[in-house]
Amino acid sequence: MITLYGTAQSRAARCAWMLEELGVAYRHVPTSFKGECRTPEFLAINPNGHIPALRDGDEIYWESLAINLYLAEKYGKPGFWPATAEARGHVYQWSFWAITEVEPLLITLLTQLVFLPEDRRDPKVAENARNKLDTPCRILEERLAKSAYLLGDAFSAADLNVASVFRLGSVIKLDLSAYPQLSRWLAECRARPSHGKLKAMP
Ligand SMILES: N[C@@H](CCC(=O)N[C@@H](CS)C(=O)NCC(=O)O)C(=O)O
Repeated sequence: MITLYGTAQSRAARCAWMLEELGVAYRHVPTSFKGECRTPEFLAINPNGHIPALRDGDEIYWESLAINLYLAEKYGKPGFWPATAEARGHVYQWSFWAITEVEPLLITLLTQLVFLPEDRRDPKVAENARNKLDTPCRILEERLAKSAYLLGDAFSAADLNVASVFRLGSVIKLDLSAYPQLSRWLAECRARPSHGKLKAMP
């Protein structure tokens, strides 16, 4: 039995989206990032005190996109989880890229526009992050002008992982209208029934 720890308002939503896409049965333990992930019981699951974490049988995993790559490899159908090492290399590439090149900029924007009290916000920090975001957005725009999805014509684990990182952008109402292919692709990823299931997730 698989158990996912975390809430929909956290990076655990990435893993819930993957589980729903794969159609794998799982138990959801809605562990909050406001304290619950720092209890001794939870630290025994993830010593970082972060959500998400996932238990599959006797194994425990943490790091949202590592969890997703594990799940996709173990439970994904060919295509969604590519059959060749060459194509899987692209899944790793896009996943690590999203978490290193995109996520920190979105977290900076989220912190500056939502989390910090107004008197501690610095508009220059937010503007700088927004400007820097142009580079990864242009990279996606150019890639997605060549095919419907990141690896070609089919939705794959690469799309789910990158789109799941961009979910942070909807919290801050990130304007992506300058990138029509990226916007089209994000809308298609988010229109999947598996993504719709996240609405009901606590
Ligand atoms: N790189 C980790 C980051 C995990 C993380 O920072 N999660 C946040 C919630 S989205 C958290 O648990 N924060 C609570 C805390 O740090 O106390 C991942 O992608 O899983």
